[in-house]
Amino acid sequence: MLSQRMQEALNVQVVMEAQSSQAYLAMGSWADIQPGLKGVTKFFFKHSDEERMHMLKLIHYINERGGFAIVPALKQPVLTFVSLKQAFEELFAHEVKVSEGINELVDMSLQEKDYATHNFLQWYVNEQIEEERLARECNDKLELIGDDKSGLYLFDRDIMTMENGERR
Ligand code: OFO
Repeated sequence: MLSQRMQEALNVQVVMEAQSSQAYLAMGSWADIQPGLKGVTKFFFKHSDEERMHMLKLIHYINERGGFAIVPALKQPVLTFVSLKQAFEELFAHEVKVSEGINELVDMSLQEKDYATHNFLQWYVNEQIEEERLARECNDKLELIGDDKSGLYLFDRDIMTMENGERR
């Protein structure tokens, strides 16, 4: 059984994951109407779906442990970006915040000796390592590319393979 405090904290994480999903959905919609960003568009939409899955996983866990998962209202995310670089900077900042949220939950689970929740959260800890790695890699590449159009072309072509960590 979850403590009231843990239940509330997990519900805060539900909000974060839902907001991540919305933020990446908006990035996908923006990329979709830019010329030549088909790969990036696919990447953002896929990530939006993944964040929804992260949210659902939390919802199932909260309810399974005798709590009540609250489906949150959503704030409108940022809709437009001055550049792809700016969108990816926001994505990275977002992921860092999500990781902080997960770390706080892990800390709370240890304080409360809630080892089931601690165990459940390890999946998120590992996921965040990967998400931050990917976001950082995208930012580094875009930094190198600058305004070079052929570089951007290759970035868009390769982004789905970068996601799998194949180019590490
Ligand atoms: Fe849910 O991992 Fe990204 O935000």
